[in-house]
Formats: sequence, structure tokens, C-alpha cells
Amino acid sequence: MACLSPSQLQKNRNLKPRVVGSQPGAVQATAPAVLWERFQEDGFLVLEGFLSADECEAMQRRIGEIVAEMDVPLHCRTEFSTQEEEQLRAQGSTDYFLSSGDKIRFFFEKGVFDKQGNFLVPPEKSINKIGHALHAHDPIFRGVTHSPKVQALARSLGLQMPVVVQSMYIFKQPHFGGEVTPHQDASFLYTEPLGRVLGLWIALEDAVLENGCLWFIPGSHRGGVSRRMVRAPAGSAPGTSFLGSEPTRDNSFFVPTPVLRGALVLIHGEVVHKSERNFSDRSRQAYTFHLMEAAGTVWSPDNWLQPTPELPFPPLYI
Ligand code: AKG
Repeated sequence: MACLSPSQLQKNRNLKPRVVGSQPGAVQATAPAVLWERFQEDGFLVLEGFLSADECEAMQRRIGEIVAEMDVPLHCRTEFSTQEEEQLRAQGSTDYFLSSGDKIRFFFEKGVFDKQGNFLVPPEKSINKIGHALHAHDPIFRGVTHSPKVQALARSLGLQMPVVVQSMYIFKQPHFGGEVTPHQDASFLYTEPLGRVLGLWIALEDAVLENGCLWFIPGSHRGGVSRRMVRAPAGSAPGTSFLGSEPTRDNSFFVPTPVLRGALVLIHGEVVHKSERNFSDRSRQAYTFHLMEAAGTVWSPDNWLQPTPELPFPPLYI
């Protein structure tokens, strides 16, 4: 597995993010070839004005309802003190994560529960993300994921048989929404050949430096994958392990990518990206999902996320 050399990274340093469109509707007017070229060059592409404020609002309203009804298993709310109990908790949390691929599940920020499992902050302010199958189970999120706009975009990028592999609603809570450390999505969503996974990340609120916008290393999608998260044999702890490691990368290689509410950011499966902790008093909510071009692609059986009989990866074009 290859990763970028310092000289390759150095070449990328001064590239600026490319932004297409600044008004709602601008994206549709953009020539597909231009989109594709920019995306190929940088490994990411900002499409401002992809969704309207009303479309963003509808998703946020729906998430409010889902959170109001959420059921949080005890092992995700309790901090145990003995080593045995801690192991049980860790195993329970691992199972909760590993079996979340075809469900709607809730994942929390650190330190939001007391020892008894009570919320120390209001529940709706404690969630880090909801994953990993909103696109399959909720009509609003299914509607956005399979919308004519998204399908048209996928077609314009030349995708023949895209399938939806996962979705996440990311909260980036005010004041303590955690950082997302530098990574490549293909570390978790590995395919052969590489280059078949595409993230679509939609800003439901303005995402700026202060509330933890995305940062990218332009061009870093050309260097292969530096580590992979693989599933351990069933029943073993901790459930997953890493092959390889994430190299230390100079912060100056990253380009901040602030966007307005409604922007869609296309993320190549191998581009290195991150987001900082949100220290501001504004949240930075986003809905993101990943597509795989299924034509001629093998989804790694070692990935933590696997299609299930209940939820095979649904085709995007329906
Ligand atoms: C991803 O979806 O791969 C991300 O890294 C998202 C990070 C974020 O929303 O802060």
C-alpha cells in the first residue's frame, strides 16, 4: 500500500480548493467535463448551492424528530469502573458499531454521560453522528440520496452502477463537536480496484473555519491508501484492527474548504481530509453518504461495513 511522499505533498501545498457555482441552481448549468476534470485534479470538488435552504431545513427538522425519539442502549451510556465491566462495555459498543451498517444508530461525543449513564448535556447536544443507513430507512433521507439532482450528478460523473454503501448525519456540536482526524475514506470503505468510492457531503449549515469545516490535501488521492481498517474474526475483541498506519502530515498541506449551507462537497475515496474541533457556538450539521461504482468493483470482505440480507447496497438509480 502506498502513501504520498513529502515531495508529492509539497507539490500540492499551494493548490486552492475549486468551487463551482455560488447560487442555487448553478450546479446544473455546469458542464460535466469541467466538473470531472477539477475533481480528478484535486480529489474533491465544492458544488455551492446544490440544495436549497428549504431542502436543508427539511433534513434538519426530520433529524430533530428522530433524535427526540432515540433509544440509547445502556452500554453506550454507562461508564463502568471495573476492568471486566469496561471490557463488556467496550465489546457492547463495538457490536453496536459493527452492526450499525443497516440501521439508524446514535454515536456520542466523549464525556457527555455521568457514571450512571445520565446525560450531562441535553441529549440533542450530545450526539456526534447518526449512522449508517438513514438513506435506507428514512423517507426524507432516502428522497435526498436518490433525488433526481444526485442521480444527474452521478451520471454526469460517468457512474454506471452506483450503489449507496452508507450514510451519516454529522452534528459537529457547538463548543465540543470533536475533530475528525486526517484520513482517507477508502481506509474504511476499501475496494478493488481503488478509486471506486465517492463521498457526497452536504452542508446543512454554513461550514466555516470556526465551526469545523472540511480540510483537504489536494491531489492526495493519487498516492494509494496508507492504512486499512479490517474486521477481526467474529466475536473477537476489539472487533476491528488497522493494517498500516496513517502517516504524520504537515498541517500546512491541508486547504480549508469553507462552504455555505446547501453546498455539496464531492470527496474522492482516497483524498486525505479532516475537520477540526468545533470551538464556536454554532453547530455545523452535515448529511453525507458514500457511493460505490459497482461495475467491475469488488467490495472488500474485510471492510467493517458489509451489505446484509436485510439491506443489500441499494442502487442509486431507481
Ligand atoms: C467523512 O465523511 O469522511 C468525513 O471526514 C466527514 C468529516 C466531518 O463532517 O467533519
